[in-house]
Amino acid sequence: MPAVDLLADLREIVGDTHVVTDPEAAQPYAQDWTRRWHGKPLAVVRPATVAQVSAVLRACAAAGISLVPQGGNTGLVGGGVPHDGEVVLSLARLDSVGPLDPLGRTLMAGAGVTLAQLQRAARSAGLDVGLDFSARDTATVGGIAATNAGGERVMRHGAARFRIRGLEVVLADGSVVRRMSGVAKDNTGYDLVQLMIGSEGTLGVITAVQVDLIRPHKIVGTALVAVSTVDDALTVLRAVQRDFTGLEAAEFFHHDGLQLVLKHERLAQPFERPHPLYLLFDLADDDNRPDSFDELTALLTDLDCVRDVVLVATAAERRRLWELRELQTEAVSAEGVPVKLDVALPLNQLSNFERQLAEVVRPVARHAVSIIFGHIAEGNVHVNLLNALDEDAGGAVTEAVLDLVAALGGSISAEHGIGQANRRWLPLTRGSADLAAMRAIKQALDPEGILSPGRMLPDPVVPEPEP
Ligand code: 2HG
Ligand code: ZN
Repeated sequence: MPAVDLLADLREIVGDTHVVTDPEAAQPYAQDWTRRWHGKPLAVVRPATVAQVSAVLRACAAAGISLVPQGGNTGLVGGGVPHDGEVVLSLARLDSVGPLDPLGRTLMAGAGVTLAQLQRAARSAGLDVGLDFSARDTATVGGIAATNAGGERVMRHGAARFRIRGLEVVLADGSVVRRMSGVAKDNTGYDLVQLMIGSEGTLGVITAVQVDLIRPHKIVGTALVAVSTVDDALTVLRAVQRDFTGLEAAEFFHHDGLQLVLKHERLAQPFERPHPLYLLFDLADDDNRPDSFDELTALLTDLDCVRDVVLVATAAERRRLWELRELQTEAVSAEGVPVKLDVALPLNQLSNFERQLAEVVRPVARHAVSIIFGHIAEGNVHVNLLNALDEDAGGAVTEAVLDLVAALGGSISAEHGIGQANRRWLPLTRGSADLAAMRAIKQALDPEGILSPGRMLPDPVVPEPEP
């Protein structure tokens, strides 16, 4: 079927105004906000119901045109950005929130609902989502499920897959799988919900999510602790975990990242003098101790490795401290387009990684400036290398860092996913049996390869011809 016929079909399914072909209007869907990933889509299609999504998939399959599902387009690995000639399937109009079941503690949401909307709905019932990150106003629940998004609350409440109980998914042939019973125990066959979570749009299109809500704990204190090294930050963390049970989030960033945030966001210095590294954490009131705040102050004051500390209790003060961490991504982006990597290391290798990073990067990108921050409790390090993009055109910089991560026993993609960015390097930490099983699943669920091709799985290695 020629492309014009497909466009006519798509207009028939979702209405003229929701098939966008004008390049200027399609631009926000055609490029990611970091400016690293872009394509020229055949069209952007914006269905409003699951039936329309299903019909769009059938039409694309009949025309042999591949499509890429897209939520808030906040992904960082090119997983939701089109290749030239693909259809972007925007789920933004699937934006209904609810119902919320306060007894079973679940909340239904269409794929296009933002994380912030979801949080507001949960909080209005005295509950919470247990997931949070800085793109909350734009990132949508469908994308969060599709990428198994992580963020700041993972140490306490797990990544997206731990917060999702059910899904509605449209498969490549347009059929719909709906697992939304909401029952907490359900061993009925293969766990398709968990298979779809983190599949990055390659196995099906997530149209609705049933979220497993948490009972929130009140935050009693937020601390910004200045230390010298990442090992010192881990020492502080261990001491806090020894004395308290309510650690909710633990993040780290370095002096240079803080300076970038202060430069671009015009915020005040948190300390009188600079320090090499900062640990930021929230403590919740699990222990129900009336003096937690004072006890935490005493603990931090007693620790030799603590160079300085700001400890706050009010929500407004807390937000100000968190901005210093959450705005790192935007500050880096304001400075330039980075090589962006998202890795995880065993905690006992974190300082090794930081030490060796400069050594492996220098030979391939002499002028690179590395801005490092992340979620320290999971050893999740966001490596942003400025002035290194040109050298990375052939992947040399990325390869140098990911080789190091693999050698230290880490993960080459901790929470951002594989997408287009990392698929070449999947074999670094996934063996041939593992890759073959993934390919078999893809082949079974999407035999025509119309869902997000060229993402997630590496190109198969073509066998050498016999001599
Ligand atoms: C964060 O933790 C996000 O702020 C983005 O995962 C990380 O920009 C990055 O590298
Ligand atoms: Zn992160």
